Amino acid sequence: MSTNDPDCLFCKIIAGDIPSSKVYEDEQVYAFKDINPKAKVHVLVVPKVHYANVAELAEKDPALLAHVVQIAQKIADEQADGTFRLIFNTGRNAGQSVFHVHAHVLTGEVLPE
Ligand code: IU
Repeated sequence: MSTNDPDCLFCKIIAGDIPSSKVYEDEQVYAFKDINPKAKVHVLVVPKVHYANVAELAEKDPALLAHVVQIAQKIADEQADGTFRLIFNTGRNAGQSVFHVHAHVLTGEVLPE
């Protein structure tokens, strides 16, 4: 774990070195619109401290994981009807492509099953 990995895309986005469409920010998390949205509202909620995936986050800082869920709810309340799907792809074979933990918040429409 490190607070900033120079080779990590999401660390660079959090630092402002790569542009993003910010939705929310506090001391612990940064949230921005996914560049390839899979729903009408598709936001990524990213802890500022670099953990590789949600399992590592749950083990090292469960309170921060709970905060990520609370911010997902806040975004769904503000941008939709308060309902949301939360996805943490964990591992390459599960579809994870960026190895800095992030919650996909999908909402804004009736989602397919
Ligand atoms: P994944 O669960 O690791 O596959 O999710 C990574 C997401 O990051 C994916 O949905 C991309 O569209 C998204 N993304 C982004 O929003 N901005 C970027 O510059 C890059 C990826 I690279």
